[in-house]
Amino acid sequence: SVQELEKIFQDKIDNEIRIEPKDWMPEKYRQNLIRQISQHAHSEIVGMLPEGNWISRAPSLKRKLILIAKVQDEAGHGLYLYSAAETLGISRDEMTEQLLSGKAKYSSIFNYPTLTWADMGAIGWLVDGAAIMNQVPLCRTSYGPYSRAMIRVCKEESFHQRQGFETLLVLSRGNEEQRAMVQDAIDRWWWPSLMMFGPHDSESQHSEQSMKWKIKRFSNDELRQRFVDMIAEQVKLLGMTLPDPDLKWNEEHKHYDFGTINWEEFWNVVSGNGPCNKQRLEARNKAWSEGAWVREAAVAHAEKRAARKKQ
Ligand code: FAQ
Repeated sequence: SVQELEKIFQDKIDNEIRIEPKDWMPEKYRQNLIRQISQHAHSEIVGMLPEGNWISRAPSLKRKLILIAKVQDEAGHGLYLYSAAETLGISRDEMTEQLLSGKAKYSSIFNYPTLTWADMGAIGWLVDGAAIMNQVPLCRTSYGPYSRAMIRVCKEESFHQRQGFETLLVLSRGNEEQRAMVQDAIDRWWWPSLMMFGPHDSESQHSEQSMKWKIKRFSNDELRQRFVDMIAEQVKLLGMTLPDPDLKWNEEHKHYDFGTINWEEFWNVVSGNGPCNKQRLEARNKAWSEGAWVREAAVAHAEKRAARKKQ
């Protein structure tokens, strides 16, 4: 019976046994995973755009090589994640359709513009830093294909974060103008980075069920607090500050207290009205239609090869 199947399923989860594609799973578990993994995949793909903006303007050959490698890694992450989602019975075309039509969500962070070279450093340090904080626990998420994809993704994200911090470190030891550029980038990326962790636990509609199913291992607020504690220390090494007058070490709780997130801005960006939402979707739609001939050629090539094999 369904109750028995559900019990076997939850027992596996409770005993840290991964759920695999052919195992029985509740329909809501499947749907919730498709939702989270596909949003994650879309975030990687859309996430290539803000940095792609600076590839042709990187300040040196070395910086350009690093940036190209990072953006290519993001394409790879998107592909592993789409593949993981496909094992749950949704097609790649369906997911693409959902992204291009604006129906699917992707991380709010990628709807902000990249105005200066220091933004490449700030994205690596803060955005990849937030991504790692959230994704290291996902290496132990209950769904096998997602957890395995996350292991490689996290290794690459660690490199991304280090390159971001190093970019800022070099600039922070530069002249006044360069130092001002670093501070300005931190000022603009700090609050949106905190929003990457999602709404407060009390507003997070999926958290309770996702924690029970061990899709999520820690809550949005727990991970956000860990991130604040880490960055509040690292920013000192840059000789810069975070744009939050309420940021203060709390000796009793052994954590940093921090100010209030602008949730109105968050929901505004999530619902499609952020500074670059329109531009991002236009860029993905353009890439999709301009790439049609590549997809057609690949299919024609595969068909030819299959026909040749049969002969
Ligand atoms: N932006 O109930 P919850 C990267 C939505 S890292 C947009 O708390 P959940 C690497 C949420 O989907 C970024 N929407 O949801 C990189 C839900 O809406 P729905 C991607 C958000 O799933 C770095 C509603 O609000 N990382 O790409 C956001 O339990 C640099 C209620 O929220 C991942 O996706 C947001 N920030 O917790 C690439 C990690 N937050 O679906 C390039 C995996 C929430 O009901 C350059 N995902 N929403 O319509 C997760 O861990 C979770 O999905 C959370 C949200 C924690 C993001």
